[in-house]
Amino acid sequence: MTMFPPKVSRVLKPGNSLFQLFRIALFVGLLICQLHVKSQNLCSEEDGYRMWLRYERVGDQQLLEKYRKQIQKISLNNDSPTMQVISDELSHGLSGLLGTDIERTLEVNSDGILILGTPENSSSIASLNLQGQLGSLGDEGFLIENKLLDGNEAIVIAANSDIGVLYGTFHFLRMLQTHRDLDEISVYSSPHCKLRLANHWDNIDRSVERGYAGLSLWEWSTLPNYKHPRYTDFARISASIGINGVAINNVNADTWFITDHFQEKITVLADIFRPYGIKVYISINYSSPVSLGDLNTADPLNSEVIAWWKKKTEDIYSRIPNLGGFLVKADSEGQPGPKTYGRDHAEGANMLAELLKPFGGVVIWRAFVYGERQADRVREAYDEFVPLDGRFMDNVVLQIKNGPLDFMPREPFSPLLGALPKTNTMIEFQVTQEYLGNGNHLVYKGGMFEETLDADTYARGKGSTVGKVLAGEVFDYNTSGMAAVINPGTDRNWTRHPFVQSSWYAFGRLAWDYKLSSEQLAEEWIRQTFSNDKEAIDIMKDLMQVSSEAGVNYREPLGLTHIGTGFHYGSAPWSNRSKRFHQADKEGIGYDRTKSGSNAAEQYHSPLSEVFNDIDRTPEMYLLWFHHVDWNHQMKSGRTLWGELVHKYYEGVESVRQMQADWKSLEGLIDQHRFLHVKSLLEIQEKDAVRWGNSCVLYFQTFAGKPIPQELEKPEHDLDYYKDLESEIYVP
Ligand code: BDP
Repeated sequence: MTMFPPKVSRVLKPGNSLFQLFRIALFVGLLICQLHVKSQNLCSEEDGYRMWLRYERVGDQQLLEKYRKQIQKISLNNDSPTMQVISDELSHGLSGLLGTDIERTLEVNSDGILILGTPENSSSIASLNLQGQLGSLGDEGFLIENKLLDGNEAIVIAANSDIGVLYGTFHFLRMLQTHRDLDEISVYSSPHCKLRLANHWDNIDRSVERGYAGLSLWEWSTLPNYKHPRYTDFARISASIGINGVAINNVNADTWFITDHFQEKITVLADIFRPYGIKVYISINYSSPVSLGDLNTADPLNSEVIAWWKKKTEDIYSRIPNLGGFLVKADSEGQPGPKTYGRDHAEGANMLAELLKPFGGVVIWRAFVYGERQADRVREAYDEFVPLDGRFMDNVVLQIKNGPLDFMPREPFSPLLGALPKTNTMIEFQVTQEYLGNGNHLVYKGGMFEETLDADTYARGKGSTVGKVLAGEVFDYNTSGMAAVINPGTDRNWTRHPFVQSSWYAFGRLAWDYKLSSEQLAEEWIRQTFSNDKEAIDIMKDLMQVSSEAGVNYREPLGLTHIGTGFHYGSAPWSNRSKRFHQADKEGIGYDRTKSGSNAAEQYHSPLSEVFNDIDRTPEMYLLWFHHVDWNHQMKSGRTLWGELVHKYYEGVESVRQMQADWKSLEGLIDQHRFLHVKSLLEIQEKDAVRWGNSCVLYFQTFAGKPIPQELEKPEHDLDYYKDLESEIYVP
């Protein structure tokens, strides 16, 4: 029997040169095929790179046909860099979603035209006389509506500025990606917060502080020459959820970032981001005049220091005319600041603000300050900044972490949010999972952000929620906002754990509109990132919603904090720092922040201060944050505190096991690549949850002196075993 048809086998006789040639060609061909398949696997479509901008073909045939009728032509004037970006994104998005290239037109003479623009750059939009509707939408808002133009049905995306049109475009693409109906669209949307920032804790050597997804995105050694395509994709991803500022370097700032050498590099990033409405902010080191400028002081009131910063500021703005401003961590965790020179934070910030003002720049001054002065670190930011209220210039914004301590898995909101009627304020969230399992655990933080934003500060009576404070609806701020430490990196999927993307997504959308629900955002994200299949959505959404409580429970339930190791990954309740915060002893556990203790509860407005002072009225999720509680204290469940605490740790583990089971049921409903990836990561999460929980239960048991409730399985090992594990090498 021959391998080839008769004619071919006559010519290709084994041994002859043609046969050899054929064999070589076949081998090379197979190799190429193999390599192709391999590279396809490596750069698989579903490697997470595209984030929520996947623009997959609409699978529902009926809906696809309908969309194709509704969007037959596009009318826009791409005469500015931003309009060009819009045009590119639409081509890319619509060809993916609808599977056809959409014709461009400037005439509206048939149905099915998508018209985009401002009254200035689009005669069609000008003819609609939308001034009334656009009036309240500001510089960044947009509207999307069905309109009749000369009897033709059209969908209009209009705004007062090109950037507004860009946000409208991304919203429209989101509608298509999430399979929304386009029949009666009436979207009027504008951001609640002026500043919506991604803070990167990136260092000059491309390491990322508390970053778990590879190296820094900014490839300093090839900038300014090489413009890595990731920079543009980063801008697209950010703008698509409304982020309008990027602080490019670590708050523990290296002075080098403001040298001429680095400015050239940063300028390239700023140029790439500009058409996307994104401004660059630079974290500065307060002692730069000394370390870079040969001065022997960085005193903000010293004229030479002021002259040095003035020159520096002018230099930077000559290169980056739209620089957002400076982000400053001063007098905190060893960072230099005005206090070194006997000046306070207002004097320190105002010196820079004065210099940035002519350029429209702002100083974002961090409120994350603490030293050894006070016994209770949780009090410090409030005690430091409340007396300064009213002293900051109007282009200074105080950036306050969501909780008064750090980015613990759960904290009550910082009482500073609601205590500064005369100081522009923004919040700082953390997307990167510093205390929640780094890049290994699945913890959707949308619910946590929502919990903080919905918390009532009572600053101007009931209903003065944190969200409203940040939107400038409680106090009359001229600038306010939200920032998140996101810390994406060079990992192909940007965030290592694919679900860290979901917290990034939720943050951006909430910064735009704090009223959105975390549940809705989870669904939006799933639809765009994984699937529009109802079953898959339901499973994934449930799993995401329980994930944050699970993360809190196996790590720091009932208001415990700082139980972690020095790396902030595992649990180490026996460490000195942990002991300082949990204060476990024979009588009980928890930090007394009532009148009998540090009285941090007094920093909240009434009635919260009274509620937090009262052990019976304090919500149990904050119980050990505010009270040192007897091990026998009766909890709402009917258990003692000890019983409840142990149950919480076990609940955390059980939730992770449930998440594992739910995830397994997704097999076949989502792509195999990410299915297997997350499945493996959940195995790590389960193992960690058991270990972290057991470490705490066994350690706290040495104080409580009580047995682990009968119904719960006993830890596999003893306390010493878990203590020994702490010395394992930590691999981020
Ligand atoms: C802590 C981090 C530390 C940061 C600090 C900050 O562990 O790496 O430098 O916050 O926010 O949570 O400045």
